[in-house]
Amino acid sequence: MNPTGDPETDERMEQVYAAVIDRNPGEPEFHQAVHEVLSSIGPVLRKHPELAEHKIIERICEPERQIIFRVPWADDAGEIQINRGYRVEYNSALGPYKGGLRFHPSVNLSIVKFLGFEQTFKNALTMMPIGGGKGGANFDPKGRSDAEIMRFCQSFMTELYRHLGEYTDVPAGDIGVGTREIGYLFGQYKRITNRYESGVLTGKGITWGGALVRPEATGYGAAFFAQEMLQARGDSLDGKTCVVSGSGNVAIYAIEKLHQLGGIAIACSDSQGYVVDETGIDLETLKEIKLDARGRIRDYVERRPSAKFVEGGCIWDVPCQVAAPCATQNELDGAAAATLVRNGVVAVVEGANMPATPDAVASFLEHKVAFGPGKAANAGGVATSALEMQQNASRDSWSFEYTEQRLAQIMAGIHEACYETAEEYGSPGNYVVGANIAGFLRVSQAMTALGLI
Ligand code: NDP
Ligand code: 2IT
Repeated sequence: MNPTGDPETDERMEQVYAAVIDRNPGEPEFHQAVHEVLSSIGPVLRKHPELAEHKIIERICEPERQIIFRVPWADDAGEIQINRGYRVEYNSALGPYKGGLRFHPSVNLSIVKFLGFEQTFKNALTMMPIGGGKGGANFDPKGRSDAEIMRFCQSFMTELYRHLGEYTDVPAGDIGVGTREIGYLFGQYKRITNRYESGVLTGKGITWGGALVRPEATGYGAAFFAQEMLQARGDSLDGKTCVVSGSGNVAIYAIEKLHQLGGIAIACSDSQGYVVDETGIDLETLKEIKLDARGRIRDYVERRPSAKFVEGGCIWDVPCQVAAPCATQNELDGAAAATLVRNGVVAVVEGANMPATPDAVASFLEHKVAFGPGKAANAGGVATSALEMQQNASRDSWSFEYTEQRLAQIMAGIHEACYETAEEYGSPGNYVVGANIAGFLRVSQAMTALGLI
């Protein structure tokens, strides 16, 4: 924990953190996310001692509700499969629990809790009326047929539906969950409840209650945030070489917007390796491979022979000025950060949740790299989910242009809040401190106003 200069505050934070570790054994990702926020908010406690009195931090470190359930389903061969489903309803001080569902074999309680914790502050930063939650399953969609995905989603929702509602808990997508999965989940919710409750899930298809720009929103938002950070330094994305990890929903649209804003994304990846295309990643090819064919990134070089595929390896070895980790947590470690710094990176924007390890973040901050933490930089996705909820509630649908303009405004607002809060609390240019304090203040003020909840 960073010392605040006040031994009493420091001791209190250490005690809270020790209690979190004690109460949540074997949950390293959750510990990591909590540690990062606690390390930032010391100055807030000194300014607002009433927050300590109300035990706001202790309460924020404890999710409101954690649901774990069995998901039985039959595969195409008729064999019965069992997965574990989760929904952590983390904090509802600002609105219904809101956050994605992740289907990936690595999903466990620690990962879902860290994501729910992050989501709570991220959602606060959007200034929209949404609390924080996250869920998912240790289900591996890779290699599964469409019918298997449908049966899994139906079984998952058969338990989850009782915990959801447009005013209660509103899931969306995350790793392994996109429009197809949201469709099967929504269909099962509708069937069980006999309600066409559009606002219960976001990321829906455009013909059945979805919002334009939601698919693009996280990646676009991250690119907007990179642009804002550079502009604040009198710089721009124009002509900058960018490297984007991942090649899923967030990565694809981050690349698209980086290109539109003048950057040149030359590399992207999946869990098997990365491609480098010095002339700039061809988006049409990338979308055909990843969105239409659900293929692997190595297929890119078959269609673009000038590009090269590196099996395994570390995408952060590719020299760039802007790095956008858009795959998964802890994918960019201290060694990778040192390489990026050595190669002259000027901005790092987290499209994924917690992709940079603590030592990587420390290295970027030490070297004055503009560093946009996930809870600020990737908030465009959930913010546009809240715009989808608004459209559903008013039975309206907005144009692409109008919705994108709202997204750009929201990202500019988040950037400004982080920038100004960092300055106010004595850490100018440090968006980690700015995002953590601004998000924490909004959640804790609501929690105080609502009484002992
Ligand atoms: P997708 O499932 O669409 O894509 C995920 C990408 O990351 C794939 O290329 C995948 O490769 C790669 N990846 C996933 N896990 C690993 C791993 N363990 N090691 C290496 N590569 C991995 O997910 P999204 O694009 O939606 O999500 C990416 C990140 O963005 C996540 O951290 C998510 O939490 C975050 N995020 C998503 C939002 C959204 O709206 N979707 C909103 C805000 C944040 P492979 O196919 O080989 O597994
Ligand atoms: O991490 C995230 O912000 C998401 N996966 C999106 C959540 C949402 O509710 O749109």
